[in-house]
Amino acid sequence: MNVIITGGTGLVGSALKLNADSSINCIQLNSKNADLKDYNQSLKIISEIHNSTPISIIIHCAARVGGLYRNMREPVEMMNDNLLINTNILNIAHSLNINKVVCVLSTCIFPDKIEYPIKVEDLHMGPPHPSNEGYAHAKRILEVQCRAFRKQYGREYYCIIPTNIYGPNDNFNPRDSHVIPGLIYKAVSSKKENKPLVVSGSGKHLRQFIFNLDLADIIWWSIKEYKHFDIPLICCPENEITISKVAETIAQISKINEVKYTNDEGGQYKKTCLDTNTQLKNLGYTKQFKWTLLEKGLTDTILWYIEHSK
Ligand code: GFB
Repeated sequence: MNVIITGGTGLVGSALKLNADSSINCIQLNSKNADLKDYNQSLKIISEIHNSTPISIIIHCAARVGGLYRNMREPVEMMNDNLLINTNILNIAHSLNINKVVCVLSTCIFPDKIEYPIKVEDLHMGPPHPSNEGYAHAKRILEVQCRAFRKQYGREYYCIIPTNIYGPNDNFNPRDSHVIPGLIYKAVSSKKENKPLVVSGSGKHLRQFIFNLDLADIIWWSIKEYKHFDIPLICCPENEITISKVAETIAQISKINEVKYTNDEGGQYKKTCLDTNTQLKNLGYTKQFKWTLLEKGLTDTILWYIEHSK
């Protein structure tokens, strides 16, 4: 089975490649191959691949992404770039008669003022948190675009909705990154300078984190077994933790004794979602996923960063 992975060498794409079984030929596209905001460039590269190795599925991971502070800085690009990229990929897949596309959204797109745990049917029931509205609306529209292709052309274009993802091959640049790679970047430099680990915000905010390899397993399983295309699958473990718990664990693994908090903007207080295994049980699936423990996932990610930032 030939599968194109857009954003193929990034946080999720690289994990999909690592966890693909031997029957799958992964073709990893990244921004070096083509600017997916450009329709003609994207059509050229994807049809060239399709003509030589017929593609049955596209896993669409490519996006302009970033943590809280990048989203607050760049709402325009977060919306425009993602709208362009998503529209191009779906139109190209359809034009090349590629019948299955899996799209990766994010739980930050759910309404901010809502009853917890968040359930998938809440997706369009109110505005997202102001800190990421550009990105959130572009990704909500992607859910609607997939639905339109299913309705009008019977395409199996569907979405999965992960919580905060972390792992090797992430973007560790603290200006744009998410919290875990940002704190790992800061921890490694603080350790060298024998300084405390500085955490943005109060540390009280709550998040659910999924390790990228665990997410990859859900995506490959969904391609083979998941039939409820109208119900985007939320990908998240049960437990929700504070940012300070994450920071303290990174400090402990990095042998840093002191953690300090800036108490500045912390974004959405929480975005608690119904976990994947409960969702699957409610939909009648017997499949249950195991989760990588946070300490193990963080240790592997720190070791990967130290190895690759030399
Ligand atoms: O991961 P993060 O940037 O994104 O921040 P969101 C999570 C929490 O960690 C916030 C705190 O409360 C931050 O204040 N934090 C503490 C830090 N230290 C740091 C740090 O050094 N760097 C960063 N980045 N945060 C994003 C959405 O929201 O979630 C994206 O904006 C996407 O669009 C992503 O959906 C999954 O969880 O707040």
